[in-house]
Formats: sequence, C-alpha cells, structure tokens
Amino acid sequence: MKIFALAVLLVLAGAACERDTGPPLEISIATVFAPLPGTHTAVAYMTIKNNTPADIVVESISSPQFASVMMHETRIIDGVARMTMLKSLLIPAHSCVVLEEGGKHIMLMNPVQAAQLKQPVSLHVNYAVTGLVIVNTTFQSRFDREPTG
Ligand SMILES: [Cu+2]
Repeated sequence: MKIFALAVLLVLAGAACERDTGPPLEISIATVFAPLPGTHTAVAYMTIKNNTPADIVVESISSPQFASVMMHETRIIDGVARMTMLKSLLIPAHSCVVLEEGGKHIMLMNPVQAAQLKQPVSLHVNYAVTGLVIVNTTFQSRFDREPTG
C-alpha cells in the first residue's frame, strides 16, 4: 500500500513537470514540516517548475510566519551531511527543480508565533525581477511521514 501511494505521487510529480502550461513559475507538492519539539526551525520541500523558455532565478523566499527564511542545500562532504546556504536558486527553462529531504530545501527559522500543526503557513517565493508566487499550506508533522526505505 505504501509503495502504491509513493508510485502515485511520483506519477503526479512527473505529469506536473511534463506539462508546459501555467504561470511562469509553478509550485507544487509544497510541504512545510513544523519545528520538532524544543526547536525553532521548520523545513519546507516543494517542486518548482519553470514554464517559460528562459531561466528563472529564485532570489529569496520569505514567510509571514517566520522571522528568517533561507535556502539550503545538503551535501555529503567526507561522508558527513552538511548544509550550505544558497544565495539564489536557478530554475532552468522548461525544467523542474525538486526541493527534497537530503537535497535542496527551505529552512524557516524563528517563528513569529508558535507553529501549530495543521495551522496555515505561507511561503513567498520571489524571483527575478519582480515575480512572486505565494504558496499557502498548513504545518505538517514530521512524525506523520511514512517511513522510507
Ligand atoms: Cu537546512
């Protein structure tokens, strides 16, 4: 059953990436995991699709619910996973970039109010020069995720 659900998700992601209509920058499968108990950092994953024939640069991401938002990339260096900060994020023409666990991701730090599960959270994705996509979702629990592997 879990394998079936994963397969459906992958098919949907693939379909979304192949279709070439829609807004210039299209965001799907956005998930924001609330901070773990005792911490103040949430993490967000999403798929960002460029529907235009030109590259798009995501310059910053902000959230009304957090004082600070950063784009990160996890890299394995000498066998240790390390996070590096990304100043911008290139979405190549007619391509998808997947932000996911173990790769590029969004860190949301210092919530303005305590982040509550199932409560609304918004991400403002700013891209060059004046583009903005607002993503509205709700906080999810990292403990609700289905185990992988
Ligand atoms: Cu990070």
